[in-house]
Amino acid sequence: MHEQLREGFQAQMQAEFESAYLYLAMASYCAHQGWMGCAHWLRIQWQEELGHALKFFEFLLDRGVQPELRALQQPAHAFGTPLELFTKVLEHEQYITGRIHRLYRQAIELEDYPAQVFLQWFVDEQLEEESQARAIVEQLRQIGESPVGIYLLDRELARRKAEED
Ligand code: OFO
Repeated sequence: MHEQLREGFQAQMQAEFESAYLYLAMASYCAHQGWMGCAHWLRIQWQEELGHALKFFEFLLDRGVQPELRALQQPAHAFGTPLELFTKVLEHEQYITGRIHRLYRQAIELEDYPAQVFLQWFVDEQLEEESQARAIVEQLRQIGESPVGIYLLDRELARRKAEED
């Protein structure tokens, strides 16, 4: 694997672990606020991010590279209202999408075909993750300050199921 891409993959594995860590911190905050549905949704997101990190881990091994586990950035402790929190989720996913697209561009430039195929899954996944977060932000905007609205959305988020893959 080209050195530049190898470093990009190592850094992205770390970013995925940091995403997991961020969502678990958000889950902890929500549970403490009594927003149990939000907490549940974020815990599933945490698991998904761990899955993403492990995909990078396995891919590096398959390419003969030893995955390097680096220190993770400490996430925030408080995240504001549900609207503020989910806006941060959306912004974080947009940030990750930017990173994935840069990696994909690099894989094309360096003519690394397995990396391109691997990253294609993440391109699709990011589209889905952004769309899910955007839908929740939109609902929360419509709900505004209504405690009943937030209660009902929280109940809906409690129904999120873990994905198979
Ligand atoms: Fe949220 O998709 Fe990975 O980071």
